[in-house]
Amino acid sequence: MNSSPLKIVTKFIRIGIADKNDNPPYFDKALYEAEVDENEDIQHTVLTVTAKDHDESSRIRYEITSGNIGGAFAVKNMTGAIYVAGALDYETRKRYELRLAASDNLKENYTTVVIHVKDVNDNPPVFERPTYRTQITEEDDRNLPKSVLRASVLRA
Ligand SMILES: [Ca+2]
Ligand SMILES: [Ca+2]
Ligand SMILES: [Ca+2]
Repeated sequence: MNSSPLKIVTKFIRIGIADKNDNPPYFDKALYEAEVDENEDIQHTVLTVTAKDHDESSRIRYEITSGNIGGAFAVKNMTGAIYVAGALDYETRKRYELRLAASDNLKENYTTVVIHVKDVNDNPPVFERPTYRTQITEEDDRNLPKSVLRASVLRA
């Protein structure tokens, strides 16, 4: 008989603590930064940003709410892993500033994720000197100061 009321009390307290979801999720930092090569494959994970929550029972879901121009990135809702979801091009856009939301179904919090796109040598040279031009330039190297001087004198 003595142990019965104690058990009931213990149970009640445990349930009470576990069921409460009264704290919002939060990020450790207001800004996260990462780099990604412009030619990186689709699905490649750039970085994983996780939020914390004081409530053990809170299941956090992640979402990119703004700054995701052209759908270049996506986030795995359950893990916070941000991955490449579209074509990147350093020559078009070098920097993305994503707003990442973490929600525990009741409350939300936000952080900023800046992703720098790194240049990769993915473009052919726009102008390639024909061989004969290169040869002339090399030969002219020794005479070049003289030629320039002559031209200036003539003009003056
Ligand atoms: Ca919570
Ligand atoms: Ca490019
Ligand atoms: Ca490039």
